[in-house]
Amino acid sequence: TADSATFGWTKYYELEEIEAWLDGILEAYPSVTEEFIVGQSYEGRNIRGIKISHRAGNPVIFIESNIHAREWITSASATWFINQLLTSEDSDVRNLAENYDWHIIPVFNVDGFEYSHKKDRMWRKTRQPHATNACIGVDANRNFDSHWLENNGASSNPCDETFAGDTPLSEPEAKALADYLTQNKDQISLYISFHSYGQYLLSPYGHTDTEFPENYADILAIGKEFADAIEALPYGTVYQYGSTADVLYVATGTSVDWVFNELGVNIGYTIEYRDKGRYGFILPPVQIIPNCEELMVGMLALVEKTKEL
Ligand code: ING
Ligand code: ZN
Repeated sequence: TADSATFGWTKYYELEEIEAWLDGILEAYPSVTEEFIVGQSYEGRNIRGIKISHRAGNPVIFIESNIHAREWITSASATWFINQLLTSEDSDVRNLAENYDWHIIPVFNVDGFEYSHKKDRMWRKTRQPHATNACIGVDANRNFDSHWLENNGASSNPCDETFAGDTPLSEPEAKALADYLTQNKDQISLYISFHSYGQYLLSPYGHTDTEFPENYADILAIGKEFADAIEALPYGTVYQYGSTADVLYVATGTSVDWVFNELGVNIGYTIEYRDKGRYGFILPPVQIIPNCEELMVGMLALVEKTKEL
């Protein structure tokens, strides 16, 4: 099994293994970690998160990962990042770990993730059946209550990959997260959603490419630091940054837009990890650690620049 000693980030793990690893971490670092449960999935699984806190009163950085089932690099990166926050002896990483509280959900779409391992590697959505259509699941990242189903940023067809659901927050997972975040919104200084693939740092808005947030210049300046830090590593990986609708495509009802538009959190990003399409969602395991190294330098730069502005 994958306890905290044997987890090596040289392969992708199943939900059960990730949860066992998380249990080991909670047991090994009881004074600085705490579990939180966002709620339950459609199939009744707990959606689990970990809080890492080294002192009272820190601003919170909230990370939601693997909302899309097939994006396995996201939970691999989240667990690696948790491990670094707890074990790294690098002074920059120690400062990052200790000057913020971290609330991290390694696998948000638990039902879909399990299904992507057991039945269909390319599954994206949740697993709740539709009332009248045989197609299953909703794109949880189109199900939040912000510009829901506007501007062709999602689909009303239950068989589509970007099906927004019949109503906002129709999915128990999205509802649980929205409730949890609403209760804890005052603490959250930065919200980050992990996705793959394409190598982008995306910011609001997703719902329109003709309007931009009031602090967009700051958001871009932070994005540039993130991308420059990653490109400076020996891998030379290039990330593009900018608003979701401008750089990628119009997408409505996303978690980051909801947190930004409705909850009032000032900065929210989506990270789209490696690669640019050669392997796409099936990123080879040898790329897990390089991808994670890019995440760490990117996060260090992002947080540093955010603090300056
Ligand atoms: N891409 C994201 C998607 O949900 C995205 C892009 C993320 C758009 C966040 C808006 C907000 O379609 C992938 N690959 O899932
Ligand atoms: Zn995604």
